[in-house]
Amino acid sequence: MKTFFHASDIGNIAKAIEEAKQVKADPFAWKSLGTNKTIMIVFFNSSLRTRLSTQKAALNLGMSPIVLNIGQDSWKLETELGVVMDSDKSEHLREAIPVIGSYCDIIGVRSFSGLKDREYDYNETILRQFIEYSGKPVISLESATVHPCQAFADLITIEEHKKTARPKVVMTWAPHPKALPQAVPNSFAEWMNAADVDFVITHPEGYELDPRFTGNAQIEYNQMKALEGADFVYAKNWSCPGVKDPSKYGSILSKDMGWTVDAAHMAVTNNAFFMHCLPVRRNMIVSDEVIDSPQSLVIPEAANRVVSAQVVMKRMLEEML
Ligand code: AN0
Ligand code: CP
Repeated sequence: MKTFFHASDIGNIAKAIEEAKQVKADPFAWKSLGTNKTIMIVFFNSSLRTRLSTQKAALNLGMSPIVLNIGQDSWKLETELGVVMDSDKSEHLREAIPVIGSYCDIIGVRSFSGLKDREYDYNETILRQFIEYSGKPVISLESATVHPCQAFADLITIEEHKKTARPKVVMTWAPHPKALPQAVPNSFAEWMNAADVDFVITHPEGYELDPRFTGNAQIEYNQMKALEGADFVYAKNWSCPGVKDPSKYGSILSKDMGWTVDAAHMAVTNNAFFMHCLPVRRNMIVSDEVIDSPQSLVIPEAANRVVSAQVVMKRMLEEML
């Protein structure tokens, strides 16, 4: 695996889930794989879970993690090609990436979408430069369009808690005060399409995600109808993906608090589990009552971020043997 970006990069999903179970049962069993290996974990944006779980996964594999916060620990980096560098950005990605690559064996990158230029974001302009110029395997730790470590952890969590062979999983949009990326819902849709689940997406009109991630997933605009009989409710806010109207890309089309997942929403489900990738805005995305209920999986879901990251790095290290 040279890049971890799409669900297809992990290959057979059932095999990946089986490997995740093995890693979770015996996290230190592959400790010699990472001896004398280094992962550089590069952050252009804030993080709690990704920052900690990626380092923990590396340590479990015997690998040394180095964390770099761009603009705080490093020079501010220019990411646009062909510009006159007369702003406050002292160094270009074009030099910084091969330098970073020369110090490590694997690179993890967090670089959120800017939500201004759809083409720039949806071409994964920054992540692609890391892939092209580093010469090292690259893991997306939420880049412009995807968050595969999160979606893999979500799938592991669903596998651990499902009560039927083919559970109904509903991803619902929920309100948020700030414009957020589409990376989490894009990857969740992609991974649910690859998994053996009955997958439904619900959101207000205008929030249609890019079909290259949602594929043939069912879309139901009536949230209550979508939630009926759900076994898992996956809440997330995202800004306008601009599929139907590119001029609205990254904007907030609704703050309708009727979409906040509360007890009335959960009442129509099949006693569903509640999921969210975190960080979550309480009483915007989900009511206190639901997130604090025994059906909430947000903490085990976050804990599984170590497992998903470890499976990915383990595969990359095995290919270096
Ligand atoms: C980010 C997002 O929605 O993409 C990160 C989620 C893992 N969330 C926020 O910025 C609040
Ligand atoms: N879920 C997730 O990626 O969290 P962080 O943004 O805190 O890393």
